[in-house]
Amino acid sequence: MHATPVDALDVEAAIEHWRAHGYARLGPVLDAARLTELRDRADAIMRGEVVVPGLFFQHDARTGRYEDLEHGKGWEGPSLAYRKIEKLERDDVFRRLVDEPRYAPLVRAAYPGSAGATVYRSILMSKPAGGGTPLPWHQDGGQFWGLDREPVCQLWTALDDAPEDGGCVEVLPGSHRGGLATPLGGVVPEALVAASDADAHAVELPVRAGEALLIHNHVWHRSARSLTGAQRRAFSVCYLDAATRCRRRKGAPRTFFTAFADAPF
Ligand SMILES: O=C(O)CCC(=O)C(=O)O
Repeated sequence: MHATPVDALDVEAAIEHWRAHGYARLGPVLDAARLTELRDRADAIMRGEVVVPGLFFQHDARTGRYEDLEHGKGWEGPSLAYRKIEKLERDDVFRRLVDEPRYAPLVRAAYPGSAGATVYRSILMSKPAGGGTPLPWHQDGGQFWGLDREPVCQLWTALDDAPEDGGCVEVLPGSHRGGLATPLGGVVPEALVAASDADAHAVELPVRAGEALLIHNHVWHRSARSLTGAQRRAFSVCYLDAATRCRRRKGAPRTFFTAFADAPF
């Protein structure tokens, strides 16, 4: 039996599309066994059956409104309605996906000349069965991220189906070429959203469980509430050029987890 070749993804085509449009569809990456393993692990972590020190939890807003999300509360007891779990590179099961060998050539191509890659964040983003919370147009970078250079590349892997009405990712193609909408980064101000007519030009990216997307950090992207009644979980890893340094001055600067340490980069 042959192992899946690590170059099974068409890296060149994906990178070309990502450069031009700010995203690329990568197709299926996870098989059924790995999906089950990751979903079971996500449930066990949310229920507190598996405890991984140092994870960051955010529960979904009970109202389903982004403005009502609470910050800084951490794990609030067993619940399948957590919206976000960060630092999953600390977990053995999720770390295997952070280090997915088929992702390494994409990250290498996204950071030409880099000697390696690190992880800014690895997060489970969930729309619980009740529908979850809409995530507004945003970019992942800017002063808020506290880095000495901009990150450009994230791999988003669906753990459940994410159809059009099920909280799929939406992008504004090409918007990454305009750079950051504000120096701070993050949510794009409503006036800029209106001025660029972003809602009318949004492109939905529905995927089946196990499929992955390569997303440019600066492409405007968002996701709506899910209307399917089923959970929509995805694992998103933002990779950095290993030379990237934390510029924060409050406390010790962050150091970043090294990705693909066992694979040739
Ligand atoms: O999973 C989602 O709904 C969107 C994720 C996202 O926007 C991000 O990771 O920056």
